[in-house]
Amino acid sequence: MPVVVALGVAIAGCGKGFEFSGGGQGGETATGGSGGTSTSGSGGTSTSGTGGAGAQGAGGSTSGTAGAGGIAPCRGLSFDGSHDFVQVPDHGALDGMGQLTVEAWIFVSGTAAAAILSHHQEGQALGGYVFEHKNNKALTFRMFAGGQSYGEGGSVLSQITEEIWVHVASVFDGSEIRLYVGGELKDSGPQPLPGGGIGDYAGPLRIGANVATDDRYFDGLIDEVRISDVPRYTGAQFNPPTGPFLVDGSTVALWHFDEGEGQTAADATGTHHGTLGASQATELSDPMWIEVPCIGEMNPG
Ligand SMILES: [Ca+2]
Ligand SMILES: [Ca+2]
Repeated sequence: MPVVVALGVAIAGCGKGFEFSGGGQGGETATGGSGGTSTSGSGGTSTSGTGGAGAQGAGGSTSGTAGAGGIAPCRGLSFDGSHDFVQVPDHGALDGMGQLTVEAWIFVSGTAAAAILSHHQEGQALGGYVFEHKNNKALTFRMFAGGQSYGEGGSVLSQITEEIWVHVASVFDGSEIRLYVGGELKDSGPQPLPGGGIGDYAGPLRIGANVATDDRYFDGLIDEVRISDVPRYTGAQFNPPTGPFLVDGSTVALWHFDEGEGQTAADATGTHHGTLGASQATELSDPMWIEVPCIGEMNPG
């Protein structure tokens, strides 16, 4: 069973992100960046190096507690870049909408192109949408309808330039796609959809991998993923959220990734619960529960 792994932490950027390397499934050893070494057994002990100001605020005192059975207040999922994903069953509410916001907090460790969230079909391009970053970490968002692909991104303006936790959002307001990194508009363009809505895709949704091509595995950390059927953000700049999202009338799905153990990533709306990896079994495709900075502590700057 995946367990929470306490990470050695090291300050990155302005000190509100932390580096991470290593990982693997529960029971393996994760090596923190320059901050120290964390080990985790199956429900066993956990140790932490002196990472300085830690994920949960000054002092980093919470590092090293979770593996011994304690529950850290803020958790997320680590994806290994080669196998891992969270899978959510298809549901009529996950596409077909005429407006959409997909957003998450991410920490990109790998350089290869990878999907943050995918619920789409390539090729015939009948339906769905995919939120990815390219090899240069440029964000892209594509929607599919009527056999066509509609997308924005890929320019250097969209680049995620620092390896820190960052809020990323793709917004479709019915006539325009906007891409935001850290609350700043990085790219936008008119993209009217035929028929006014995103086409239906009958397959599952995956977080951390491209479901259409079964590749582009995300290498890094993901937390607080939300899909909304409204354009949450407008204009050139907004302040990234400073706390966990709450479910409202426009929330299609919201995964806090706060479970810290087990095979289920619950949807706060109660409908679109995800499974770690391909099944409820412990397997290679399971991402790993980890302690992460709490929302608000992640916000760079
Ligand atoms: Ca979380
Ligand atoms: Ca599994």
